Amino acid sequence: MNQDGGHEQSVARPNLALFGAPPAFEQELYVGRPNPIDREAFFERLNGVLDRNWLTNAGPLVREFETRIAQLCGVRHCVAMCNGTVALEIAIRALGLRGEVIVPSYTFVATAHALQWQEITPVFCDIDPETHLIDPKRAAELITPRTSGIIGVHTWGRVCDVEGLTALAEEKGLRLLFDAAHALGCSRGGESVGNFGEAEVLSFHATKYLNTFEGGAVLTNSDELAEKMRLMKNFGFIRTDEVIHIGTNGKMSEVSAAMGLTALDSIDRFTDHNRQNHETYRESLQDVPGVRFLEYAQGDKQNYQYAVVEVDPHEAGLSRDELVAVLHKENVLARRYFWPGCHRMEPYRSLFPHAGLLLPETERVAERVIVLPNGMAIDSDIIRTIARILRDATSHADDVRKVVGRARVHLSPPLPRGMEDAPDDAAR
Ligand code: T4K
Repeated sequence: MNQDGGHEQSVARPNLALFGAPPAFEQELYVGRPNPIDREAFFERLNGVLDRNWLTNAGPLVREFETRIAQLCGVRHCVAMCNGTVALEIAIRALGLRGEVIVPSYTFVATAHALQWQEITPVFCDIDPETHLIDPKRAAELITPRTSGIIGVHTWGRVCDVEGLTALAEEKGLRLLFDAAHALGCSRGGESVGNFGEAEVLSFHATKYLNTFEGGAVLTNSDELAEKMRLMKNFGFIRTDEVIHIGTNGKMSEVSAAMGLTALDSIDRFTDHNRQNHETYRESLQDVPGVRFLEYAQGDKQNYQYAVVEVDPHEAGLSRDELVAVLHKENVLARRYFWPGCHRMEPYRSLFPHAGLLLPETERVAERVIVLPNGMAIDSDIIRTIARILRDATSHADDVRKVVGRARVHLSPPLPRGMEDAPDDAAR
C-alpha cells in the first residue's frame, strides 16, 4: 500500500509531491509577495519622518508621492488614501452614485462592497471571456431607471473596453468610474490609466505591484472632483476648525508614503522582472495541454504583475482545482482569484440568489483561472519547474485525479512561516 492508502501506484508515476516525492520547493511560493525595496533609502525616509515629527495629515512625503504618481500616469490629480477600498468608497460618494451601479462580479469583493457599504446596489455584469473584463454589451442590458453609474475593473492590469463603456455612459447619462487596483502603469491606445472615465482608483496594498503597506489613491483630471475627495478623506476640513463637507478618515500616513516613494524608485526594475517572468511562463507553458497563459494586447504598457492561466478541463484532463491541489503539494501556493465571483459571496449570494443565471462567462472563467506566483521573488528556473509540474500532472491526469480525490487537499494557502499563530481574521 502506498502513502495515499492506494494500491494501484503505477510505475510510470511522475516525480510529484502528490505521489510522495519531496516537494519541488522547500519554501512556499506565494502569489502577492511584496516586492523588495532599497531598505537604506526607506529607513532614511523614515528617519526624516521622525525628525520632522510629522506623521500624517498631508505631510511632505504624501504630497511628494501624489505628485510622482500623477506624473507617472500623466494625470492632473492623485489623491492618496489609506487603502484602495476606502478610495473606492470615497470616489463613489464624490461622484454621487446611488440606486444601482453596474459592476463586474468577476473582481475582488472590495469593488462590490464599496457600493453595498453605502447602500448602493451592485448590479453584476458578465465579462468578455477573452479579456476577463466587463462587457459593455451586457452592461447596456442591465440599465434601469435606478442606474446611476458603471464601475469597470481593469482586472490583471488589462484595461477595460473604455471606448465602449464611455460611449454607453455618455448615451445613457451615467457616471463612469474605474477600479484600477491592478493597473498602475498600464495603458490603452497610448493613454495611461488615470485618464479614463471620471476617476480611477488604485490600490497600493502589500500584494500589489507597488505597495505602501496599505494604501490607495484616486486619479482624476477633474479639479472639482479632486477637491471634493480631498475634503472627504479628511473629515471635510478645509482648514483648521472649519468643516465644509461630510467626510471620513481616508488619509495616507507618512510611513506609507515613504514606502511608496522608495518602491517608485525601483518600479522599472519590477516591471522588467515581471515582463521577463511573463515571457518565461508563456514559453514554458506552451506545451502544457489545456493550460493557456493569458497574454496582453501588443503595444499597450503593462506592469505584468499577475501571471494568469486558464485551464480547459477537457484538454488538460484535470480541473483547475485538481491542478491547484497538485501545485500546493509542491509548495506553489497558486490562487483561484476571483473564485467564486462576488455574486456567490455574502451578502450578494442571499440578496441575488439567481444572479448566476445572467453571468455564464463569469461562472465559467471563475472555475478555470489560476494565478501563479510572480514578482521579484520568482525567477526563470522557478517558472520552468512550475511548468514541469503542470506538464507532469496533465500527462498523468488519471492518476492525479484519483489521488487528489482521496487526499481532499485543502486549497486555501497556509500563512507564511512565522505567521502560523496569527488570529483568524489574518488567516482568511
Ligand atoms: N479592487 C480590486 C480589483 C482589488 O484586487 C483589490 C484588492 C481592491 C479593489 C481593494 O484594494 P485594497 O483595499 O486591498 O487596497 C489580496 C489583497 O489583500 C487585496 O488587496 C487584493 N485586491 C487581492 C487581489 O489580494 P487576499 O484575501 O487574497 O489576501 P491574502 O492575505 O490571502 O494575501 C495574498 C497573498 O499575499 C498571500 O498568499 C501571501 C502574500 N502576502 C500577503 C501579505 C498581506 C505576503 O507575502 N505578505 C503580505 O504582507 O487579498
